[in-house]
Amino acid sequence: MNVARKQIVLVGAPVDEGAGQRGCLMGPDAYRTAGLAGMLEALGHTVADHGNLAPAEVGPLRAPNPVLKNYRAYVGWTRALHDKAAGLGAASVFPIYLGGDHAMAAGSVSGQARAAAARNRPLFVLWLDAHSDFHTLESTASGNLHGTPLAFLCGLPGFDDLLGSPLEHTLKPENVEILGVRSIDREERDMLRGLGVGVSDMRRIDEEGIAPLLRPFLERVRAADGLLHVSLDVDFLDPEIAPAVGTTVPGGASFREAHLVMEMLHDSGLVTSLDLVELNPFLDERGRTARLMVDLAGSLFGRRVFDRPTRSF
Ligand code: 6HN
Ligand code: MN
Ligand code: MN
Ligand code: MN
Repeated sequence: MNVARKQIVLVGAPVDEGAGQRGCLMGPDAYRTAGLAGMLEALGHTVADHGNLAPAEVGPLRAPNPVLKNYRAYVGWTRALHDKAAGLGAASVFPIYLGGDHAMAAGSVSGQARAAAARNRPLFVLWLDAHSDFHTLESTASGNLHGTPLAFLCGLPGFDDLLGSPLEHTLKPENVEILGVRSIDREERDMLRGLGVGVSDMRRIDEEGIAPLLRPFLERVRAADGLLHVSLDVDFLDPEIAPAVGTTVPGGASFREAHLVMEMLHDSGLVTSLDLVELNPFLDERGRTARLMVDLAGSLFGRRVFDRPTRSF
């Protein structure tokens, strides 16, 4: 069992402009209200809340595709989060990025990737989501930019405005695992296949079980001496247990499947940064989704019912 105490830094990222529905800007405060910091401290970790970020100032920009919504905000948030994450990734702390819609991951993950490269460590990403978020700025039909961050992070073309140049430290597609997906648009599917991104959809989870799908990925991270970033979208969870998200898709991860993933991630000792994204408190029922996300973070940071002295993950 890994009982390492961590120095956790909370970074609020009230990104609201990437989703089709307003409300994710309240996410960071909902996690605070649900007791995230106290829960982590009760597990023995130290917690520093750095408050909420603001987007960087961005000069005039022309969106490369008229369908894109809030393009300048995407650029401003990406720059601010990238700089913050690159700094935290260089320190010996564990950042938790409190979203905010999933567009924020363009900045949080690219910053962590920059820091990982500076440390000569490969960055792996586990993307827990009903969706693959693998649209380019050309392929998106909705224009909702939270559907694009993973394509940006894997180095697909057309995103040069985000950081003012082509992304330097891209993720290797084979170092990305999308787990729990059940809604992929046709253009996304073609690009995911072409690049060889790891995709385990709900049907595979139903047939094979979530632990046997996760374990080989964790073994690869360990073998490569990699750092692991986890990006947890609320809609990974079944909407019956997690209604507070604007993009619900039926047939998601169950309560136990989600906790098991977090418990295995904890026991692996491999995770070095985390996004909690897409919580829309305006759509919640008496805080239950916010509390579930906090509970899942608890499992990732070492809460367990009883010691289980078997395999490490
Ligand atoms: N998310 N593929 C859809 C779109 O609009 O591009 C949904 C994207 C959802 C993004 O949930 O983070
Ligand atoms: Mn997402
Ligand atoms: Mn560099
Ligand atoms: Mn999603």
